[in-house]
Amino acid sequence: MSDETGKTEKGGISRRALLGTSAAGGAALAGLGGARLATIGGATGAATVAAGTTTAQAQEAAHVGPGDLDEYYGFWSSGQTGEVRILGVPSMREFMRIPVFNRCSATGWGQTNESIRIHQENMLPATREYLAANGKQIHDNGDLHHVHMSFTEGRYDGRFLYMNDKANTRVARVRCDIMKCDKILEIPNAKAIHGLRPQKWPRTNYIFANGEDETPMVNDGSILDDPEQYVNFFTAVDADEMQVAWQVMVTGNLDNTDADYDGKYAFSTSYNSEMGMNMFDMTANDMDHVVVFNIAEIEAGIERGDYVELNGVKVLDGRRDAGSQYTRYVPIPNNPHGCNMAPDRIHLCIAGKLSPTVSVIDVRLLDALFEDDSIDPRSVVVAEPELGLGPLHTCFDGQGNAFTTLFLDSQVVKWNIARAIEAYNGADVDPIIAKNDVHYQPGHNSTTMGETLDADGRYYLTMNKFSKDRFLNVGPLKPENEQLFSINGDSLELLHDGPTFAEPHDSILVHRSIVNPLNVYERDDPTWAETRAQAEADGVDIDGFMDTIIRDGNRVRVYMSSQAPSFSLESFEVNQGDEVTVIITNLDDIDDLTHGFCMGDHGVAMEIGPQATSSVTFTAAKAGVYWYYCQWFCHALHMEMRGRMLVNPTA
Ligand code: K7E
Ligand code: CUA
Ligand code: CA
Repeated sequence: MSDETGKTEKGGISRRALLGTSAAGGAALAGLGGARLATIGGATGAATVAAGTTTAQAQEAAHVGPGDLDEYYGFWSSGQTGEVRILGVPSMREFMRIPVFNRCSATGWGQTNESIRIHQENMLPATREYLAANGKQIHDNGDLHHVHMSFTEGRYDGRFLYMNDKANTRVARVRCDIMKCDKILEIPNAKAIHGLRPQKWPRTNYIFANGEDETPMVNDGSILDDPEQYVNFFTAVDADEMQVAWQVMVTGNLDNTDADYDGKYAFSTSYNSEMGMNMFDMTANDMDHVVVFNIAEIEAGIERGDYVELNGVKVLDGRRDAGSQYTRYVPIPNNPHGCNMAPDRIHLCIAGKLSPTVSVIDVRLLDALFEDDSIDPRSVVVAEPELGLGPLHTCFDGQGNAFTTLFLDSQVVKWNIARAIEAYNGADVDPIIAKNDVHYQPGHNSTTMGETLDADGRYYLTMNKFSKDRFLNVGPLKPENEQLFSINGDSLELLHDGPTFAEPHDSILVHRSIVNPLNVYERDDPTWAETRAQAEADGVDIDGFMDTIIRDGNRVRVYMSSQAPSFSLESFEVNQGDEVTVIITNLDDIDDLTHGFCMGDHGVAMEIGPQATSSVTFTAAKAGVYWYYCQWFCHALHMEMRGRMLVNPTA
């Protein structure tokens, strides 16, 4: 790590630190002066690019030279690839991919026993049966739209990342100490988890998750083509236990969600208030709505037993006509999409999508809405600026300004919230500060620390759905494109313009002071707790050299260790048809010394990190000699790090 003085790990003063006039250099000099960052968010006031600097100056200020470290971690969702990615900002270098809902050839995610347990632990019984009927143990696809970090009092706390799977109705968690997924939870009742956000205040006790698709409340085939009986569910997941805490049945569908900075409300957009089953019907009404969920009322409702239990989940009725105190419905034009809470703690911005507007809700007005039924729900809307065509998502600079993506206009618009409110009240002011073209068709956007109280207004990222002619032609499937800008006074200066593989869906930009992963696993990591229990039952010390083969009927457990450049077992013998489990502890305990285990011609491969244990199970169905080898480069003699599996024919 480099520290805030601008010194790199290699001990030199970085080029940036020497360029005192540059933005990052300014931060470095402030650091040298002893002005340590006051908050964990590193609201580095000294580092803002001075208004009016040129593009070249902005690019120079943001330059991260070879060997220098970025100031921010970027956590990317990957859409239909199903993984999380870690990038450096502002360099935009991709560091790592964290497999979650996908199958990963390099790490064995989706194949190791440890990862299959995580997949299966909270899988619904019907899904287990479905997978078995299809000869599978787990889903190996996912559609990961949204990734967000855990909060404590409105600030990132560096513990966990949470993410959704729209494809298979799941919520997952990544541990930030090892940057691996440790929980996958399939959500009952709801269908297609889309919008997902952690509670911000007082801490992330809940993950809020939207079910986007409408289905019968009891979806067992007894009701089919009868949309009048379809419902949608809003889910709160207990973020510590990673179990469903409760669900609320709603009117209309649910799209994106966010939470306030007071721990009182969560909000979800609905584009299908019509409950239409086709596009024409879903876009029939001029107004849809945002649903406001009252957390305290919902918890009180559970307390007094005002719920039905459905598939083990407490479900409350928050439909519009149910007359409950759990929800309120605020009319919003027209198929609204993005739902973003401003770091001023007051303003919630709802993007209109088919309406050129963003509706601004003052969350302080919501209490009255719950107290007095006669109040017009639209009265909580305090601004509705017309910004351009296809507004999708909004992010914030922490200085009262918002950036909204305009999908159809292929632009980002910077606008001022206070001025939008004045204009709504009749003043002759234009809330729009600037518009920038982006290439092409932006969806999500993000700013550094922008979804937290530490929003610092340094960098702006736009994630675009199309690249079209922007890069060398790679065939009919084109990459997407994302563009990083420095926020330079009222304008944006383009710093980076580069392709990404499907799909740069959403991102958060987190100051590096908050993220502190391990270099080497701790031996008591819970990831392999079950594997450890099995080893203990077998009388094997999983922390040692092992070198033990246990035969248990036609089940064979092969225990070995790895230490560069060899496996402790140079060969092992099994019988054709045996179910073989290979358990390996990597005894190397230095940084960046990962080994692998790949069983040739068996479709078996896994990563074993330093001080980690990994295991994999397969059937030795083919007689003969098969070489296993280490497929993670580890040593000059890495090629020689291999051994033989001898499979005895039984026929
Ligand atoms: Cu806008 Cu899935 Cu975040 Cu798509 S949702 S852009
Ligand atoms: Cu061990 Cu390569
Ligand atoms: Ca609609």
